[in-house]
Amino acid sequence: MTTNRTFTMIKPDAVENGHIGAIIDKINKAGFRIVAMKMTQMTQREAELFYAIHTERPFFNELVTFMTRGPIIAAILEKNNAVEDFRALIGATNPADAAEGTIRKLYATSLGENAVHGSDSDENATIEGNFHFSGSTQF
Ligand code: 3AN
Repeated sequence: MTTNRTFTMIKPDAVENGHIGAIIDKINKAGFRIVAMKMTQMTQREAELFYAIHTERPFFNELVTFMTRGPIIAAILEKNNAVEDFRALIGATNPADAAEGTIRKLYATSLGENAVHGSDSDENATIEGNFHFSGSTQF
C-alpha cells in the first residue's frame, strides 16, 4: 500500500542550531505538502516507545537521551512516493556519507545527532504519524 505520506522529525540538534526554517524550506522546495506539524518535546517513555525497534542496539540510551534533551518539530508530509523521496532528500544516516545538498549533509552534526528523521516504509510512516498526531488531530 502506498500512502504518499511520510513522517519526519526535526531533531533537537537541528532545533538548537537554528535550522528549523532552512529545513522546512528544503522540504517545501522539494515538493512536499505539510499535512500536520507541531513543536513538542518527547518524554523518555515516548522516545523509548518510538525507537523500540532499536532497544537492543548499543546506541539506544544515547539516542533516547538525545531525542529528549530539547524540542523537536514533528510533521506529516505528503507527496507522490513520499517515503522514498524524503529519504533521498535527507541523505544517509551518517552525515559524513550523505550526498551533497541533502538535509543531513547540510545540517546534521554527527551519526547520532543527524538533524532529521524520515520514515523508512509506508507502514512505519502511518505508525509514526499516528504516534505524534492522534485523536482529534488525526489527519
Ligand atoms: P535512519 O534515521 O537513517 O533511518 P536508523 O533508523 O538506523 O537510521 O537509526 C535511527 C537513529 O538512531 C538515527 N537517526 C541516529 O540518530 C541513531 N543512530 C543510528 N545508528 C547509530 C549509531 N551507530 N550510533 C549512534 N546513533 C545512531
